[in-house]
Amino acid sequence: MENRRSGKIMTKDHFYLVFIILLLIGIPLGIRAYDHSLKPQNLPPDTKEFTLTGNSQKGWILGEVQAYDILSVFKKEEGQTDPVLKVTKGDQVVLKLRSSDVTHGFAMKAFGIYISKGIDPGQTIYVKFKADKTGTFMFACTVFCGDIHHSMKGSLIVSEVVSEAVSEVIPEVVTQ
Ligand SMILES: [Cu+2]
Repeated sequence: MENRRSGKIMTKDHFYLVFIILLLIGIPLGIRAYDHSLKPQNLPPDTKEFTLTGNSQKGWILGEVQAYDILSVFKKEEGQTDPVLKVTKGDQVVLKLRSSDVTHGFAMKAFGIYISKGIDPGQTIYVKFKADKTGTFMFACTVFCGDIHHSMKGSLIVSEVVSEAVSEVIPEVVTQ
């Protein structure tokens, strides 16, 4: 009797354990799937994708920033460089815009990009455009987000296509 009871409890515990594990696995997978569903479709395989995460202390950070990364982040550090995105003329570019704290905005005039609604924390906004002209183009935050708002900038460098030079391997001659 005693054994059977504890056996039953074990099964119940196992059930909850499995349930919790499924939940822990399911939530990130669900977020990823949702994220994926928002992504612009039919992009050429050589699309240049960049993630820019806005932070009211650091400005634009290149890449994904998790909430716990921010805990150790304070003011924009001395010498911290603004992100520079490098692409080649003709590239299809996708910017994945995120925020790690407050609502930010995004604009890159040269390509007619202006996110009027803002980028809220937890939201992902995809911007797709073709880098059809060469040069250095600035992008900035358009929603007042704090002290460093005005220096919340970055740039996109679009360089000319360099035809692939056939590099001949010159054999090294060792004379003795
Ligand atoms: Cu901002």
